[in-house]
Amino acid sequence: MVKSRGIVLKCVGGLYTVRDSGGAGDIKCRARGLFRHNDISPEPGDNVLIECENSWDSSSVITEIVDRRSLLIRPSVANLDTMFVTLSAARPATVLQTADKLISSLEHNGIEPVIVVTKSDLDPDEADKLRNIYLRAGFSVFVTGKGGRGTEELKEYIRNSAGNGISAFSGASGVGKSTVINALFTTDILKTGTVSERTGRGRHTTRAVELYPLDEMGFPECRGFLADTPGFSALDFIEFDFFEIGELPENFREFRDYLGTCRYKKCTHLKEEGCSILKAVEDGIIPQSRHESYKAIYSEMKKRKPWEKRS
Ligand SMILES: Nc1nc2c(ncn2[C@@H]2O[C@H](COP(=O)(O)OP(=O)(O)OP(=O)(O)O)[C@@H](O)[C@H]2O)c(=O)[nH]1
Ligand SMILES: [Mg+2]
Ligand SMILES: [Zn+2]
Repeated sequence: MVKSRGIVLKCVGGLYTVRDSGGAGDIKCRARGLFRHNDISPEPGDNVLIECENSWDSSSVITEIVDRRSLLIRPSVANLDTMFVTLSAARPATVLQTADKLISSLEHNGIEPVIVVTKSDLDPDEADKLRNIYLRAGFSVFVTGKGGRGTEELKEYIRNSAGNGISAFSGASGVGKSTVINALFTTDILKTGTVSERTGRGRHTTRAVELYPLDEMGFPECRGFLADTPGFSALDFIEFDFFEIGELPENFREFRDYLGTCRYKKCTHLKEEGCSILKAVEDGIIPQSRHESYKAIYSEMKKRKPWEKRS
């Protein structure tokens, strides 16, 4: 019996590709049946134990998932450290509320959201607007566009701040995730496509999550991984380990300094007198759109029925 440990790079039709941490390369595996019964299955980004009768071959199986820190569902990626939240300055139009919902979920799960604004060549003003909102809110923001704009800055960020962890690009279909990743890597590995007139989705829509080892993609000094993910439409929004409504304010990072300073202890920061967050919005410190998103997510969470809430 041979045993080892590795990280899941991708899963297609129940066949997993696991990068062996002992240096045995990429191993194709199935997952042991017990995962199906336990309602949990290995996902890209998971650290797993693998076993095989002889040498690594088609009978290799994943026997255990080790220490999963977090799991993003649809697209499924485990143990993310950084999420590049990709927003288009042109088509498909960015829905800020959707972006902020994703961002607040990332904050809650300890995943660093980094904002990437694409298609600045098509609408420089919109790109500027998006950049300013998220810079003011306290995020790292990169603006990309035709001709390789922003690529060097993004590479620098990956080397310095995301080189040894797991990162992924996420955003609506057709925003340009695969295009940005291709520009970052030395090899053009990802298919990209025009945005379909009819559906507004990308035509070469990325179908599955795949982790790429950075050291093979032009970042020799990095030991981490970067993933492309299938884009979401405004409707099939990301499922995530959601939080309680009381935790919502702290998942807006630019609110944090003000929490506990409102007139009322139980301030919801929606419309109360003496609310320091509302004051900061009025003073132009907190971006108006972020507070709009906060209000929308708040009322959505408020309406959620008890049985829809996670324990
Ligand atoms: N003008 C311009 N077009 C861009 C830019 N980035 C991407 N595009 C185009 O937008 C279309 C969609 O890009 P993709 O990279 O396939 O988008 P995606 O986010 O990977 O889409 P999905 O895989 O469907 O989620 C392609 O036609 C790209 O050439 C940009 O910065 N400027
Ligand atoms: Mg894609
Ligand atoms: Zn308040």
